Amino acid sequence: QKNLSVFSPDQVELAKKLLEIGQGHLFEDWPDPGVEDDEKISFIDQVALLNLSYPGGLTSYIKTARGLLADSKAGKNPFDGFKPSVPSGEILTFGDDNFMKYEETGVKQVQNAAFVLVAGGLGERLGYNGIKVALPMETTTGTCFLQHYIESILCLSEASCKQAQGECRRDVPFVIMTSDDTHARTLQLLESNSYFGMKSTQVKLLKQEKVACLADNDARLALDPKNKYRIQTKPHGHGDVHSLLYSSGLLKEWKDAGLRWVLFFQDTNGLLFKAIPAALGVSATKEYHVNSLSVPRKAKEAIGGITRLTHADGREMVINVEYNQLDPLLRATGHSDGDVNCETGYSPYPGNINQLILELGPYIDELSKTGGAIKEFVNPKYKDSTKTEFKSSTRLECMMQDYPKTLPPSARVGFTVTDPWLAYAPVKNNPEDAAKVPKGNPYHSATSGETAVYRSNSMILRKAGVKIDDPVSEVFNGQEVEVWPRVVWNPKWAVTFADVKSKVSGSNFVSQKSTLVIKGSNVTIQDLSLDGTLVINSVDDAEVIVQGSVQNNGWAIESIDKDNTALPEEVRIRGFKINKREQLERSYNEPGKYSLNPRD
Ligand code: UGB
Repeated sequence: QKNLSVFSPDQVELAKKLLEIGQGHLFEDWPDPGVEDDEKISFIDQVALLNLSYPGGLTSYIKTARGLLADSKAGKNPFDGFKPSVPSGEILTFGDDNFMKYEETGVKQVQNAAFVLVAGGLGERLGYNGIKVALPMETTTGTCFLQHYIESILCLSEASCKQAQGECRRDVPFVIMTSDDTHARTLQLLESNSYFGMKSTQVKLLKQEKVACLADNDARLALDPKNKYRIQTKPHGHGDVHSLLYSSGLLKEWKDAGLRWVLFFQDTNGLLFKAIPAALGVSATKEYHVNSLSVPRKAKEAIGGITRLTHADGREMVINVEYNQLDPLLRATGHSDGDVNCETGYSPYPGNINQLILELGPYIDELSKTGGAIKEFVNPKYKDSTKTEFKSSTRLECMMQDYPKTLPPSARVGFTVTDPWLAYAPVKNNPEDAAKVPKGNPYHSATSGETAVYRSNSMILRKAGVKIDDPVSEVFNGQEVEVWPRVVWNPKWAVTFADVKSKVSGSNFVSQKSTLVIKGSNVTIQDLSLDGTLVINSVDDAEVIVQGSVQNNGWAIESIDKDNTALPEEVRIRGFKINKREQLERSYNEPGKYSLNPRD
């Protein structure tokens, strides 16, 4: 008590609160007043931050933690009384009439949307030291994820404005959730690249704070073993995005500006924007309050499964069940085989890819009740079966996809499934872990993330009528992948399948060894035969028709040794590099009409 004299009245209140909620141990080793007062003040400053950045403050955090720790000790199953079943959702087939209808509807809605990227995770599993959004999405052009995301948003909003025939009113807002681990580097990446063409005022960074660690089942806060004036902290999870959006006032600002949708996405998925317009079209058409974009999921794949949960007391929800919980839940409810593929070759439970589309109005209504708090969980590692002590401190965690858990039954919660090759190829696993993934399941590595971009682009061109050679199978970093022609275009060329179709005509062919890079908006591929590398750069006012036969040694995709430290980390985690041997590159920097004739 004597020690409190060094604090301001507010700080005293906070210290008293800590005592009231059973945290007296934090002060036990404090020396007399006058000794280490600065350290004591910095301690209470940290407590103030922890208190402020959690909905309901530390009192609420400790209370929730005690409840969850007691449940965990008692071995209580979070799904007790719930039966899983396969939910029904909108299943899209890329390029068919239904898809095109939704895509068109979705593009119209983009100008009413705000985009939110959760990028607070450091990617320890990937074994990469930088921020993940700075990683090249593919190494043919070297475009990083963040650049691709921003350009996609800009081009989609431009397409949306065009559809609105001049009545477009606003710059689509883009929020990035960062953490202490990623904030400075994300800002630096944006600033050193002029925000990749977006106005800096359009981009907002919201930094999530870590939460206090818990030392025991009584939820006593854990002190740093090396510093008695510092509470240990750990990340709370991507679920923080909801409380941050709410407390920042952005949601209200967006609502006042007439926005209708908030789209959430993750840091390393190079395919995502191919399915965003159609998924947004589904949201608008079906008036979904929550729409979760998903992909067919291989049994035991390390992504959650979208599941209908029905409780004996009548409660029902469609929600993500994490992959480590799905198998035990199925086994405990009469599905003795657990998480297995069905006759389609996939699990009947669609895979959660954490691409959520929320309708802003109902979202604000819900957050006004909860303050943005998301149902949390705790995952203590106990020393032994008595479950009385932890191996190391634990903390509460939350996931953004758990948002629907507090919604009333009247909420319209749906999901949209796309083709397996279209929308999801994350970069999460390091080469060693990826190589251990069961055969046939996606690797979720830098190797598979990049090759999936080429596959998806090649498949899209095929659907648009281009004859594309079949891929060959190759092994990089111990992972067998399909190598398709390296087809890459920037979002200016196409952000929808309708765009692609309008820019491809006649009879075109691309061989497997080829690379096709299109950087320009007004480029038409017409009667092109490509066996080698062709790179087209053009300014917006240059109308370019690409035709004729291009043949050269091209760019080869070559295996490298992942342990060769002379190579940059972002190359080693792929297991291959692009050897740029020979290419035809044309740049059209002035307005005008051009036709590419390879013999010129
Ligand atoms: N992230 C944050 O912004 N803050 C954090 O505190 C933590 C993460 P992971 P995870 O779609 O592939 C999720 O670690 O959580 C960001 C789903 O739960 O890559 O293991 C981070 O920067 C799972 O159901 O994923 O698994 C990244 O952008 C499945 O859908 C994002 O959150 C899986 O993602 C995800 O973080 C998937």
